[in-house]
Amino acid sequence: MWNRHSFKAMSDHAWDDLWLNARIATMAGDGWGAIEDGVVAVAGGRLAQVSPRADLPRPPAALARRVHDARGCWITPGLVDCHTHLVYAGNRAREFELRLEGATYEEIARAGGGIRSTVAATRAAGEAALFEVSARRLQRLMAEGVTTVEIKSGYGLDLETEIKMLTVARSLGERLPVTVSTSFLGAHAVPVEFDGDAEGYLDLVIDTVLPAVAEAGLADAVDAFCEGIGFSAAQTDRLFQAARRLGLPVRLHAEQLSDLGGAGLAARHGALSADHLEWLSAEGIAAMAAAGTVAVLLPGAFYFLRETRLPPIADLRASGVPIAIATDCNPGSAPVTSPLLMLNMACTLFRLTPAEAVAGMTRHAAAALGLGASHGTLEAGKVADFVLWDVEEPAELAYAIGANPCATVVRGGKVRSA
Ligand code: DI6
Ligand code: FE
Repeated sequence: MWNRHSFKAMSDHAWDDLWLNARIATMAGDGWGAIEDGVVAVAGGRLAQVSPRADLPRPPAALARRVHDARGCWITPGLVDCHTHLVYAGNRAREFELRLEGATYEEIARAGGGIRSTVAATRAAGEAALFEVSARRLQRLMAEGVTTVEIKSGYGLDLETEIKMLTVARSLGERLPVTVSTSFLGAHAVPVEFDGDAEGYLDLVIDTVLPAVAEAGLADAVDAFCEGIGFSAAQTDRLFQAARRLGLPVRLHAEQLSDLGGAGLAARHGALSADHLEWLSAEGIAAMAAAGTVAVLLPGAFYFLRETRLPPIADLRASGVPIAIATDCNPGSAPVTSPLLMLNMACTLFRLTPAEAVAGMTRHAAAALGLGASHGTLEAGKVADFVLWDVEEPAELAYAIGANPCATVVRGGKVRSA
């Protein structure tokens, strides 16, 4: 029927943008979900069509206001870095030297260094200065194709500084062209003023800091460090009950240095993710599989702490637990701002395939943030976040070390300038 509606669609163009001459790794389903001679159409900031060019109903110029040549680049979903601590002040290069002389990460933490030294620097930093140093790190992630990033608090450990960190994280998402998801990590370490009184500090977190953070809308999720040098499983359980009463989803640093059963506990709370997992048990895997909790693996921390115990990759795979990969960008265990290097390490250290590694920083990373319905794959209806890579085959993203083949980033349908 020739009605007003169809006339408008034909004359005004149905789409805002149409990218031609692309090879597309949609990352939908298993493997690359590859489309040769593909097209990506965008309307209203969303993907309108992702398909072979042969499926276009009319000539490109009749379909979209702007037609772009992808020059044969591979297009993937925008990278999602689903675990970072990138808002902090100072650095821990001196601790790196101490570790090279033989001190362990745990010894340094127990001697009052480690997280506590970053807490001191972050408490002392003004909000504007904290924004500047954090923005510089975030821009390095963005230069390698990151369009969504998770940022944790946890270097404040008091009301004022936790709020300051999360405020900076939120403003990074407002002032830079990147989507920011925040996690409240008040239970990262026991601050010096509560030395020897983890329960007393946890009371402050649960009764005062968490409710204030939730009230201000500053947290998208609640995280904790469940570890001998962090918080016990019982303490984590208490925090998670409070989080869930406030309607906030949870995630957990679990089984990084020892097995406290954290991943199983997190899964029983319906956690979005359990992260690190070098010491994950068979029971933990089963609980995660049953709950649909994503396993976030952090090869940069594994490498930088020179760990030798691998996360149970084969068993996670066999149990169908989705595996995500992230930078863990933080000053102590992973001073990493290269997501592409993490793809490489996921393959070399953890023996993921390149397609699994890229799925780990797109599809499964989006799921780990609760954004699986809108982000992480190239499918019609999802947010138009994607990257053009100047590579011959998508496995090059995980293969090369120190190359950055990121040619163009499109975020919310718009080309992001460098
Ligand atoms: N595990 C980690 O790898 C980071 N936090 C955590 O709970 C490291 C934090 C730091 O050392 O500053
Ligand atoms: Fe971490």
